[in-house]
Amino acid sequence: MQGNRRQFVRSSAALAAAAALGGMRPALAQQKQVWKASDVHPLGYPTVEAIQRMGKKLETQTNGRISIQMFPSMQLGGEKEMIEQAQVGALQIARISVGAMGPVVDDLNVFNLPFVFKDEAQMRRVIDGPIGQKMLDDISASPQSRLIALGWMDAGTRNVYSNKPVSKPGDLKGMKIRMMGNPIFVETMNAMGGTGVAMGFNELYTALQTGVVDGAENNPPTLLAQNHYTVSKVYSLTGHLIIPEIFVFSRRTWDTLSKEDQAMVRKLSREAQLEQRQLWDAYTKQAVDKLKAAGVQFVEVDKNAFFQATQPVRDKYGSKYAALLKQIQAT
Ligand code: GTR
Repeated sequence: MQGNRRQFVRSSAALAAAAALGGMRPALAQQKQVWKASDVHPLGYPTVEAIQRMGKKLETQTNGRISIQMFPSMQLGGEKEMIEQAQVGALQIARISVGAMGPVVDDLNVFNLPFVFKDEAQMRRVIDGPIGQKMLDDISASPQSRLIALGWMDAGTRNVYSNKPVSKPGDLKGMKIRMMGNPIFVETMNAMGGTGVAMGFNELYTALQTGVVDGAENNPPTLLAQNHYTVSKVYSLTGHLIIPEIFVFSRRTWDTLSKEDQAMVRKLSREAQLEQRQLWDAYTKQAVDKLKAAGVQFVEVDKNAFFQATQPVRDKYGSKYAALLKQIQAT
């Protein structure tokens, strides 16, 4: 027994050493792998669709050796849970908002500032260019993130929805508005005149329905896909946040992949980033039409008043990113 065990330990050690040297790579690389991916949105939503398309390409390019199984619609919980699962390797790909990543990697919070981008076109230039690339690299290099950042996705512009028009900051007085769980967002809503309430996305529909909150804020595709428009009928175009989304890979799994597989995933991720954008534009157009057809009232607002009102938030949180902010403004 003892001898067998010793022998087993010895051969395991040898195997581990061989694996560390890369000797195991070809054998391991042949193993069939099904990566789990997760998203809070349902099937058909641009972010979900883009990752599924990436999965199909992976499957073709590896002759079925690697595939992606998608868990949409918050099946694996909210974004905080998804990040945690990816960190421990229980999930390989998590598609989350930068809003949820700010608490993990601080620099990302620059994208979470109100009115930080002039418009969506500028946001796209920033994420496609050197600033975007550096942020992805920083997330991947950060030991505490335990994630590899693969790429960006679009999430349009966030506007307030509730059951009454909000055309100027005073209109939000006394209204509880759900915000993503990050102090910047809560303070943004408070500065806009309302009362920001931090809440998980998975609790929001019920909270809107039961009046726990009076409203929320998000892009048109979310308002439609999450059925929030059935309980919040007025969409006020405050445009206070333009937050990109990100898709990340579990570092724990990443470190077991061959260099070739890593390179293939990176290449397909860039393609997914660009493909999602086409899907996003088409879906947003459709969402606006469908929301209007369903009786949602779109309200033009005094955007400048909201911009002015949120200046204290940019001053408070933006000062430490002064150099980055300058670069963004110049992009
Ligand atoms: C959506 C985004 C989700 C989630 C959600 C939220 O726009 O796609 O990832 O962040 O907003 O408000 O929590």
